[in-house]
Amino acid sequence: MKIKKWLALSAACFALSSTAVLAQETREYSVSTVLSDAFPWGQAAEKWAELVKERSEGRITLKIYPSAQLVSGDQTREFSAMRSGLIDMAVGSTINWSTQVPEANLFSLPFLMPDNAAVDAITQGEAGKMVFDAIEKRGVMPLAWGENGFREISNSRGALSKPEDLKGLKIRVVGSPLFLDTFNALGANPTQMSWTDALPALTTGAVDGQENPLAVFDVARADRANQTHLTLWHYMNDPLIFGVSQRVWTTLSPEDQTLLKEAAVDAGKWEIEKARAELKDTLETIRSRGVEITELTPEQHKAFVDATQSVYEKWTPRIGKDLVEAAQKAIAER
Ligand code: X2X
Repeated sequence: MKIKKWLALSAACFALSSTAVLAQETREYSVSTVLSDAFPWGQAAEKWAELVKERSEGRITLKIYPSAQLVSGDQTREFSAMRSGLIDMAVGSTINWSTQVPEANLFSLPFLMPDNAAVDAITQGEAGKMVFDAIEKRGVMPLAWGENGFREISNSRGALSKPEDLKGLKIRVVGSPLFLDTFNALGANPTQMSWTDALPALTTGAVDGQENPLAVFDVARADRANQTHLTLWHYMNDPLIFGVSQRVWTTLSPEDQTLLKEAAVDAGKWEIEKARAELKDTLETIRSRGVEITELTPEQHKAFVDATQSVYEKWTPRIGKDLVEAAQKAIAER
């Protein structure tokens, strides 16, 4: 009798503990993005989640929360929310993280990166490693790069082909201080607001213009928000970074860390390739909606470069002279 009871009890215990093990093994993490999967950015996060699910055989779920909803739309708080453990992971833009990571401002220096090869020379080389080290030091483990893309400027008033054309234009910029300096140097009237507020402000005419990659302009239908003129000035490119809060990272087994990292690298490569391949068609779609596209001659381009030199003087010490020089060297040698 006694033995029977013991057997029944231990069987129950075993059942209980194996459920506990299973429950422990299946985990879900929150992933923040600013843009949804209608955009390449959100697609990068979806791809990451898909690869992680597949490779962990359903053990690890990455649940994506788009539109910066985990920080109530305040995208420049995403990094600190991740650092404090409010958000587990993110696929975030260097612009939005630069308020907490000064080194991430590197990519916002106007006209630093003339083409994709320049972007890759930074992210895949020593300068990229320095940016990743800075992020890691501040409480987030960076795993891989993605891409939001080259940011082009649009407005409702007229074609922009020289700095004087920006004089007095009210331009919406992200809430990161470097952008105020760039647009003030150009004589514009920059105003900081989140992406959530940007489209309504453009629609009502509270602001005249904005700057974002072509994919964002296209999917968000900026043309319907009075953005009738678009200048392809390629003044900066904001890479995306796949990151994990250190609070989560340190709880993962080395195997799961590797799994997450490899999936992020693969998702990032996939997204960068896709985003770049779609650009030409995206531009044609925008043009077909009646948006006037302006391309700059080398002389016109140079006038913008010259007008924004003061931004380098002010921001190089903040970003780190070594980092800026490493990036410039990588670009020159690309
Ligand atoms: O707010 C923007 O402009 C956006 C969506 O591109 C970023 O989050 C940097």
